[in-house]
Amino acid sequence: MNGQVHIHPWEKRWIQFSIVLLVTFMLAVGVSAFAFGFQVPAPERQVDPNTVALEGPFANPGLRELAPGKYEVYILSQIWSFVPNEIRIPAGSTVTFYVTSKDVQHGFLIQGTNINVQVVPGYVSTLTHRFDKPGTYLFVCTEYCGIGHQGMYGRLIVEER
Ligand SMILES: [Cu+2]
Repeated sequence: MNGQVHIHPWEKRWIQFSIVLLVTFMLAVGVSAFAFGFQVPAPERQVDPNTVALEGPFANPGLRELAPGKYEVYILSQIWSFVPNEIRIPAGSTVTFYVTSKDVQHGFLIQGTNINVQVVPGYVSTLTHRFDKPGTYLFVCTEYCGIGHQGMYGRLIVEER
């Protein structure tokens, strides 16, 4: 024996094929993240769902202007509504959304954008988006949360400058 590992030619092909697949997936993730701005909706911080509506930013949810054209909005999800359920911003604004739930699991999706995140009680989900096109964007709950789920939505209105 000369110590060389013998790999069957077919096994070698499959190893090569799986490496090509891995590289393809890594490229797809990289291109989505850097060319298309996809974000991983990671939980941003932990909160106590029992007290989140009583103290801190979610006690007074809504839009806050940080700088001209730069906003953050705190949205409290509950059965079966979002507070607030109407948000108005001027076109060209960049908005960071902070969303949490005080009861059960909800979802938060803004139509026509990449914003789509799970809203889990005890966690704050965050995503950022720039709104250039004026119009009305519906945001909806995407996780079945009970009998009133289909009525759980709101409007984000992007106004002409
Ligand atoms: Cu819901």
